[in-house]
Amino acid sequence: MLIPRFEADVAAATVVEGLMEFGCVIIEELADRVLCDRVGAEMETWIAQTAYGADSFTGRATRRTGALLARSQSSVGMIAHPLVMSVVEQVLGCDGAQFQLHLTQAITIGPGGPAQELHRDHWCFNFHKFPVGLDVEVSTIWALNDFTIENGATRVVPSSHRTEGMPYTNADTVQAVMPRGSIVMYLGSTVHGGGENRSDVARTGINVDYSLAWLRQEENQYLSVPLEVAATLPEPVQRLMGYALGAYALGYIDDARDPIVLLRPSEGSTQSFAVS
Ligand SMILES: O=C(O)CCC(=O)C(=O)O
Ligand SMILES: [Fe+2]
Repeated sequence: MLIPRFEADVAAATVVEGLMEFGCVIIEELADRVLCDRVGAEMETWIAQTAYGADSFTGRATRRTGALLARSQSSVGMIAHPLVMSVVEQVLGCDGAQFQLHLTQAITIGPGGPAQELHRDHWCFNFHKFPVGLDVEVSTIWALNDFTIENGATRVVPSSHRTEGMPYTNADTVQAVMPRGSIVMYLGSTVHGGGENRSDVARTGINVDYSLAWLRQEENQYLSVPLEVAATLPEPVQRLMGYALGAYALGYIDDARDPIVLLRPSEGSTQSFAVS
């Protein structure tokens, strides 16, 4: 089985169809060379300073460097890419649900790093058994260097998103081999894992996940990104970070105000919902 592949000018609805049917899709070269170069350069020293993972899941030869919005100004171009936003909105935003940024990190698998254990990203919610077919999370990984079989391209099990537990082995996986600037998108329910890096150079992916806004974020955006940095970001990105109501009454501040007023005080602070 293969991962459906699209070119960068694909319509969002086509990507959504592929994602819903196969649980994973690749969009080739969605980020241009300039964006990849900038994000790579802005993250370089942060990645170099990051400790390796402490266990086999996070990877003892793997560095996970988070807080992209605080550390890489250009990462917004990936995190809030219009095509990705549109796809995520159609997958998670049905019935008017809000979605939010769940985590941001550069994942650098060093030479010799073994394949990560297969998993479903929505297991982060304490292994809660979401009903099959309820999508609560969409995960993405942008290739900052070419993803190859040898350097540990992400392994995905196509069509695993409508199953439960772990009825798969590495033999069932397909690697998201893709050129630099491409993105692999998969559902929180899709079985996948980082690949083994048998090459002699590191493999870096920019992992950005999104979740329903009534769930807890994996990476706490309020504390990972200083308020003064958050205040400089475009309003849709601020809202994506969680400076927004997650539902009718979720996430308000003090007198039922929308938290966006903390970052945009000049824009007024009208009560955002009626408390009866
Ligand atoms: O690095 C990768 O390719 C995948 C990592 C991953 O799936 C995870 O850490 O949840
Ligand atoms: Fe994962």
